[in-house]
Amino acid sequence: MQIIEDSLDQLLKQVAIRTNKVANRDAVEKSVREIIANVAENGDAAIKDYEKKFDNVDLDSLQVSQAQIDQAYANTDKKVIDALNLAKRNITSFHQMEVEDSFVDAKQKGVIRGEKIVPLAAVGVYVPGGTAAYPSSILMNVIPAKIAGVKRVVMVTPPQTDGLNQAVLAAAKIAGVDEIYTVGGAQAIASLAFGTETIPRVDKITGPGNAYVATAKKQVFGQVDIDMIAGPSEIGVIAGSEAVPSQVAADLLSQAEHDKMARPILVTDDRQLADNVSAEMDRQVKLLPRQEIAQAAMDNEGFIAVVKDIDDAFTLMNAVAPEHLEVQLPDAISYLNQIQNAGSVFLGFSASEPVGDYVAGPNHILPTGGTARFFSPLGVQDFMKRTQFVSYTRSALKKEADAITTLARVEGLEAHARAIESRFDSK
Ligand code: HSO
Ligand code: ZN
Repeated sequence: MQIIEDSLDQLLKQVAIRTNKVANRDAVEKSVREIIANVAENGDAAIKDYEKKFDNVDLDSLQVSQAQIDQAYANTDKKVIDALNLAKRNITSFHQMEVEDSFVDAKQKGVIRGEKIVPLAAVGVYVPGGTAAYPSSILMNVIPAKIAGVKRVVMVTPPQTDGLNQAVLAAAKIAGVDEIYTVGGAQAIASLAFGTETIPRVDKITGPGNAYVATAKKQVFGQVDIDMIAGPSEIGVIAGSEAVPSQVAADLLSQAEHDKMARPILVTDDRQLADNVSAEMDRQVKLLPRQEIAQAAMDNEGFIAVVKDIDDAFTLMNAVAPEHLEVQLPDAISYLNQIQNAGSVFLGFSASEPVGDYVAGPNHILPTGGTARFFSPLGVQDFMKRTQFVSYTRSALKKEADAITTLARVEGLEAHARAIESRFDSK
């Protein structure tokens, strides 16, 4: 990977240039808009046409039957089932701690105020097809929704000419998915946003997908809620001279293998470590089944920055705002307060990123592309909404009536003022 050694100012400029690239999506946006309009109007018939055209599959029924799901579960290696169940336990125990409570306040005489937290009624989870159909991502999407209390979790996934991925169906069963439909791409997002004869309209759509899926999610936002728009995976590692080059390289490659545009980034204060990690990556990448993807990520997006000290490393990494951040330094936990922008943080030499992808319990659906500046990991809160409420006695209202009518009249809203005054009209 490219090694850059420069002043902090210059490095920050480089990071800004790299993260502010705007993808040109005009062509995708236009065809997605057409697909959405067609599905909204023609429902199942439009979906079947698109699935024939894009995925080369003739669909009789869009829904995957319970028998197919049970069969897939039975077909799945017991070791895989056990690992999924271990992951489920840890994801569940972690996400249960995210649950927020409603509150009621009755401190003022005659006034009750409160906030009620309610789960969304129905949620759609998109699961990509092909090699990016990750059973682990199903657990990460569905378990928080179920903990939130979502009654209807609907999964959509593109049909495959050689049949659906069995481990994906098994994971759906373990996670508690309620219904599965074989539809992919923008047409899947449209069907969840508007509903069809077969597929129910949902309140929120989550889950990663290709450019068509991401664009469709953006276009239906407002009609339904969506989670964040997932971009290619990123890993930032901050490491000093104590880190083991082969381990740092292995961790960087773990995310590089996701996507040709994935971003493996090392920031270190030790030039020797930079050189050693780079050499290790060149050696290890050749041994990977997904060598081509990982190598492309290293060439396209990856870099190693050498800074003067660890404080500068954190300043630079906060500007990158990586999806995953590994702190491979002694006493790693002591740096937590220096981290402003990162989706999920892995502290210490043994907290290798894949522990979080699979079993630790924190979510692996995380903000990418610098959006960790303002987005958070997917969580239970994403599947809940708040409704606020008040109740007033007549005498409590009387105390505040003057303030209300004054503000109403200043805004030129006479009916507002009279609504309040009607409570005190002498009849
Ligand atoms: N690292 C990916 C999630 C994943 N890794 C799924 C393996 N399977 C997203 O950040
Ligand atoms: Zn991963």
